[in-house]
Amino acid sequence: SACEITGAQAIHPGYGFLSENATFVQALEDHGITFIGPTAEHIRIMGDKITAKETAKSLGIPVVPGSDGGVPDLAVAKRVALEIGYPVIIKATAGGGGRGMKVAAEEAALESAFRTARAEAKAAFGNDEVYIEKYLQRPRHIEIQVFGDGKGHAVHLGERDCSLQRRHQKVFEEAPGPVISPQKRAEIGRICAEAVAKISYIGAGTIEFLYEDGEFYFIEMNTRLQVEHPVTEAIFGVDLVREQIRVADGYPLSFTQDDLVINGHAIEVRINAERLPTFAPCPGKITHYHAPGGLGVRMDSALYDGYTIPPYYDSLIGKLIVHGRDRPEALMRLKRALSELIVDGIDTTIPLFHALLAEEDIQTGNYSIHWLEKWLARDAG
Ligand code: MV4
Repeated sequence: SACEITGAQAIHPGYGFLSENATFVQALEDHGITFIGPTAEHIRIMGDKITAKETAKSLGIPVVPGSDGGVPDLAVAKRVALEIGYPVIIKATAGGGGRGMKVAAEEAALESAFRTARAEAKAAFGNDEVYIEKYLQRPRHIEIQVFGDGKGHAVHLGERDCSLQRRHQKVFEEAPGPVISPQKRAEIGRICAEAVAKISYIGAGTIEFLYEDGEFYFIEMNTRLQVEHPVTEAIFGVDLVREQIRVADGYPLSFTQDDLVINGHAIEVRINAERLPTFAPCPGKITHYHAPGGLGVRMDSALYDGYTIPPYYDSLIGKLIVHGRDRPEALMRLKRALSELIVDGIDTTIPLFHALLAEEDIQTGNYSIHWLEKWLARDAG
């Protein structure tokens, strides 16, 4: 209705709740309004984790060893677990973002994990289908940025390392990944670009992997631009939103794979309206706001003096992105920019980043998906 009233021909969904809603995209398609993003069909395929994994596998993307599709009962679960070896993880088909997962370290724990995962999936998603995978114990979260023109051409824009998460919420993201070699990047990047080209994917997409001992294992694909896309924009010098609009309007990508050369290193930290150490949401009035600036500093935020953060949404209020010639320079810029940034009147995650920057593991890039939660718990109790 808003499009009909205003005469808008296209909608850019941002990265919020409309960006991966196939029903919404279908409604736009049915009414001849352009969705600046992938087709409803591609969103649907990737929204179902089993179909996504099957599709990825059939397109040549490496996946985590596990069941072929849904696991109907405990007997099948036992057989699959025996085949792939313990520990295993049971995941909800309709899940994602970490909801509805249970780990079983050994066969004695399988029955309880299986039943709990099923019950939780049913309660949370109204769908009790689950599948089983080998549980990777200390991986990194590495995601590959892909971009398709909808006409069978696609490129990749390397990886982001988003391992630093708390309760499946990313807090610190960087590109390139501190442990990904140019060879590994080219190899997995080519696989991902070819895969999305084969399905004539249109727009921005992110293929998420767990990375352990030099191997990539597909877990999910996000059919949207992501919060952390600015680190990729920084190192490649491209505007991903511009490309989204171009391909939605039928234009080709403005770059080829060979044009995409990494320049330096970028880091994003998420400034949330949250009170440490509990991370409790902290909405309220901003009495004073001052953004950092200078070369290699990008502050994405809509804050201003006197703005009141409402309590109804998630707590992300700003993203600080820094870019340097190499990782040490990016870290130095981050430290300086964080000390310039002023958000008064509410509590934020700014002090968390000052503390993180003092850690040797952060300085050297030595972290897995478990590092942050372990560190946060280090002197509790
Ligand atoms: C896993 C895993 C270990 N092994 N799958 C969590 C969210 C969802 N996207 C996938 N997740 C995981 N899947 C296997 N086979 C560990 C996690 C996981 C995780 C992944 C990425 C970033 C942070 C994480 C924190 C806990 C668990």
